[in-house]
Amino acid sequence: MQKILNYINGNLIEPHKGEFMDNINPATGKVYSFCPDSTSEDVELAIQAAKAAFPSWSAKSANDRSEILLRLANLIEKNNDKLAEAESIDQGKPFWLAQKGEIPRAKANIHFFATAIEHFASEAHPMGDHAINYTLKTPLGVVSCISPWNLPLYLFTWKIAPALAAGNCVVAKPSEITPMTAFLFSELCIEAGLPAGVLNIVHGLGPKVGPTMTTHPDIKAVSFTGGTKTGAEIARNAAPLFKKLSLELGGKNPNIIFADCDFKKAVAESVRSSFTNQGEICLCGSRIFIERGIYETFKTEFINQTKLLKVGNPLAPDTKVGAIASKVHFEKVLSYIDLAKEEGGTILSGGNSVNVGGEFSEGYFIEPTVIEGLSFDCRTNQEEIFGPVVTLTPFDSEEEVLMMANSTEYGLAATIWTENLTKAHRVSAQIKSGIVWINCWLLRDLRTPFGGVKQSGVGREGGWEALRFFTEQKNVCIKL
Ligand code: TXE
Repeated sequence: MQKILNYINGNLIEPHKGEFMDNINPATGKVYSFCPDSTSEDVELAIQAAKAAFPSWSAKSANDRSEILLRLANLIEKNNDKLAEAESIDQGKPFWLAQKGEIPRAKANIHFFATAIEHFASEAHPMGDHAINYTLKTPLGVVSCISPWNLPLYLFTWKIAPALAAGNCVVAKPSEITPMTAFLFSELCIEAGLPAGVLNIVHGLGPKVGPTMTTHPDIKAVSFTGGTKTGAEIARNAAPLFKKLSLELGGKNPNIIFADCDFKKAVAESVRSSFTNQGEICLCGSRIFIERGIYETFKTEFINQTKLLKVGNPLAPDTKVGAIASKVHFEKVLSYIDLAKEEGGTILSGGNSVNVGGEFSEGYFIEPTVIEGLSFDCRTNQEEIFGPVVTLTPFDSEEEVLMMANSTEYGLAATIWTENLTKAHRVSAQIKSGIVWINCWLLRDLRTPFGGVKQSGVGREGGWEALRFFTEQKNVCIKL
């Protein structure tokens, strides 16, 4: 069975203690490879390799770094289908989704920052004719990037690309639930000629290797995407050490449907924003608020379209909903469906685990689930479920829907459906979230700031924001 290896100082190596964990295919529930169960010794080795590589990597011109990263981007493109298949097997998502969406996006992440760095200029502030300031943006040194299991290679590259482009050396950790594509990526780094130690990938359990990655004196910044609880723990440990922190955490996103929306588009996109990637995207709209006048018609059409979504083998081309990423998460999602019933919700569609049969009979499949009849402030409507589960709630006024939409501790993204431009602007101004989509969902321009408010995180990724995060600014003032 395949053994995943750590990537440290340019080499693919076993963890220091030689221990491995089972890596499970969530569609079969069976072990299909082994993932290093690394310890702080492995992180230490990675940090030392990164530290040693930093002087020469940071001294390279932006153009030299860009060329190496572009080679890496091209290699991702060349290996698109292989990476997509690996992602689908490791994570449970439909192959076509990884093939057409996520792996191309991983390539785009690297390409985007490889080219952006060549335009990342210093500012100058002349003070009349007697002085001039210029602001240098220098890399931080060694930084940590920790990513989750829902969009594995996509989110992994989203962090390491700006870090590397800006001249930092990186110690990165993919989720232990989905380590495979980061491992395949490390092979591509070697093929692309990325100098040894510039990027180091340590596989292992978050609580075991995470603390060294986030508190080590040589780590200057931590970029993390994952659960809010883990983010809070990282902040608790790293903030007193004055490390720069970027935290992309959970969401409980409202999807607001006004009666004057383009009905067909609103229903189709709402089905997509509810169940894409089994609902395991922090941007999925999990609370759908519908203006009362169209509530019944929207509900009927939404359920009709939901029932058409085929749940099954992630590698089959007609599968729309694959397997839930892990057994623990599968049980968590099912427990929320039970909670919804206890809280008085009515299951309109789905609500159960699915036995897909054959080699998938032990897989972690859940029907796309639609629930109504819950109060906006019950736990089902307040806590992040992060699965194929949505609630429908009617509303009567803008004021009411804004109150309900803004009622959670999260504030990542929101979607608004209306053909009334003035209303769209008015409502989006009052939504408490970092991202608002009007008449669309998940339409992303990599230049735009990405991140949340409240417990959805701190800081912004994307565009110049990411390059600013991974650099320190130094102002130099010269008296003329
Ligand atoms: O994520 P964790 P979990 C949400 C979702 C899910 C919940 C918990 O609701 O049910 O979070 O998921 C690493 N120091 N999201 O527990 O643990 C871990 O190894 C440093 C939303 O699986 O936050 C992995 O690499 N690192 C989300 C990464 O953190 C630590 C995506 C994320 O795992 C660590 C995933 C520690 N002490 C879950 N403990 C989103 N916003 O997209 C763990 N890790």
